Amino acid sequence: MTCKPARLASRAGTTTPEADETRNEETDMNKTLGLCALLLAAALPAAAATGVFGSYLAIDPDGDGAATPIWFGGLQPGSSLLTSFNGASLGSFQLGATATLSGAELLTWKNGGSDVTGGVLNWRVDGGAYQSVAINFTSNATFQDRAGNSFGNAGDQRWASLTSAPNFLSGVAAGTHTLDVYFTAFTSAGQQLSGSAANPFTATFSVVSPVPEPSSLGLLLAGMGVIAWMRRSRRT
Ligand SMILES: [Ca+2]
Repeated sequence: MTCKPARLASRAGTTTPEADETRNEETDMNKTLGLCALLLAAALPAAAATGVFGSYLAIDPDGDGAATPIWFGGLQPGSSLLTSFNGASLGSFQLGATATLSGAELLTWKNGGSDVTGGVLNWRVDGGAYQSVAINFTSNATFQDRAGNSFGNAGDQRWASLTSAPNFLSGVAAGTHTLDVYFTAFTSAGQQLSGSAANPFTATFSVVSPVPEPSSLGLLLAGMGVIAWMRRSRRT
């Protein structure tokens, strides 16, 4: 049996024996082609495909300081939910302080022999250029995501090791600001996204300049006055 391209259908309405024979031949050929398609489908694995089905990230409001990171949801795949990063208010920070993107989690799936090879968290402040931080592989299914949902399908993977913790307040002036994020998985079936550069998850925050309190300024001046008086009295 050979699998040849189908011929164009013969003109409709012809009734000569020759035409009937042609139609029978075509019917046989169509059967052959159908069988060829079935055999081909059976021989090939399922169509290779990949995707992202969940994403989370953490903000550490004081970097290495004592405050603990706060986790937010990006694309949330389960019934257990965290506060959504999109639309969140991250609060107010002192000018020159440190607050970091301290954690991220990306959940991916794959089938048909395809593979996920890496992931990144992309971020930017006030619509500037995006910067990327790699998220390393952490575990295969079965696992629990950041919100506590369990996933056990073959091919499900959890990427949860952020390779650095960028300070998103670096160089940011006093005022109100936006922090945009989206996630990219690099796969043998192309890049897969959670959010996108054009349609990211967006939170807001503000930066304030520290102004000396009148009372502390008064205390400082009073302290200096005491020191000057002590020096003068020691000399006499
Ligand atoms: Ca901290």
